Parts: sequence; C-alpha cells; structure tokens
Amino acid sequence: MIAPTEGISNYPILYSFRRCPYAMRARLALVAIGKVCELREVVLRDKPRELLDVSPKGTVPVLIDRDGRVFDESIDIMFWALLQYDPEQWLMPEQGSVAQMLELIDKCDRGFKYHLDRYKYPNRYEDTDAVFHRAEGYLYLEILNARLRETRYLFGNRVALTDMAIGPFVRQFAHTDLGWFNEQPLPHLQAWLTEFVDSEIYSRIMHKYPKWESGNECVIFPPIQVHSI
Ligand SMILES: N[C@@H](CCC(=O)N[C@@H](CS)C(=O)NCC(=O)O)C(=O)O
Repeated sequence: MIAPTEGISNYPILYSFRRCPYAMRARLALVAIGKVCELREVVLRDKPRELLDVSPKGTVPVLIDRDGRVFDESIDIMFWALLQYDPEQWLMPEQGSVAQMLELIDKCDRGFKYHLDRYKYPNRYEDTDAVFHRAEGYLYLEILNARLRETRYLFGNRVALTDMAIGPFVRQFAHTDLGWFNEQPLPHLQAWLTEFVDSEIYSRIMHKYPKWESGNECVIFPPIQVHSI
C-alpha cells in the first residue's frame, strides 16, 4: 500500500508500542542497522487516525518508508531493515538457513504466542486455564533449550534473526511468573534470555516515550547513546 509521506521529518515513520513484542523485534532490527526513524508511540486503546489510515488492521508495529510504502508486519519490517544493511549478519546465520529461522519464528507467532496470551491474561478469554497454556507454551521453550544446548544462540554461536525475533516473546512468557520460569530445567534458555535482557541493544529499544499525537515534535529513534569517558 502506498501512503502519503506525511511525516514532519525526513525519516521513515515507525508506529510502535514499547511493550509489544512484535514492535520490540522491529525496533531491534532498526537499532542493529542504525536506521534513524521518527517514532510514534501508540496507545492501543486509543490508536491515532493516521495509523488506521495507512493500516486499517490497527496493529503495531507499522513502518512507512520514505517512498510511502507501508509495512505492517513485524517480520517484514525486520527484513526491510536487514536487506538494506546487515552489519551483524542476522540474515546469514552461522548454522541453518533463513527458511529454517523463519520456521522457528512462525512456531512462535502461530503457536507459542497463542499460549503466551492465555497464560498471561487468562481473564481475557473464556474458560481459560492459565496453567494448561503455560504447559503448552513450555513445549516450545523446551525446543529452544534443546537448540541452545548445542550452540550459544539459536542458529549457531552468533546472534541471528531468530534470537532477536523470538527474544521479546520468551521474555514476556518468563516474566509472567519469573520465579516459576527460573525453577524450570531450562538452563541454556535461561542463560540466553539473561544475556538478551542485559544486552545494550535491548536497553536501547526499551526507552520510554510519551504517547504520540498529531502535531507533536518529531521523536527520533534509536535514542542517542551517551557514553561517559
Ligand atoms: N502479525 C503482526 C502482529 C502485531 C500485533 O498483533 N501487535 C499487537 C500489539 S502486541 C497489536 O497491535 N494489537 C492490536 C490491539 O491490541 O488493538 C506483526 O507481526 O506485526
């Protein structure tokens, strides 16, 4: 879909929501390539008209590039970024292929996320047993842990696309009941998650921004890094 290029800056526009794991994966890719965007923080219960005009399905993240092209799937935004520049070779895993990485991401988005939502927010769904969904989600965590037993990251000993695309979802699952998560026999996954959450790139995507409203001053993402000397 082609949308009018209506930002007040010359940067691509990213509609985002800080705690949304899909938006987090998009922001991770943007930080990895150092792409500057105009960030518009969305409150999901009060979506701006400008967002719905370009993407009526009303999910975040949404990216509008400088040609007015609209990307409203998080994986597409990651590819939009990484196909321009991929300094850490996220699309060239040390082991396996892009197709295999996408397969594991798909299992997250289509299966694990379903159970994550019902584990974390059982009251939002009818007749939902959080513990059942925790157990179903756990099966995916076991798959990840088994891979991480072999290599430090999911596709070899170097970070690649899948680590970043899945990390925000595993974090959300773990933090639903961190005490329980930490007691599970998933040592490799626990170490991988700790490294992800403690990483500099993670801290850079988690800055807080006020809700965007039309006419607001342009907010630049990623945030400027201040190094003390
Ligand atoms: N398949 C989409 C899913 C995005 C999505 O569902 N985002 C959630 C927030 S985490 C959302 O915007 N939901 C709409 C709402 O809650 O109104 C993607 O990968 O970008």
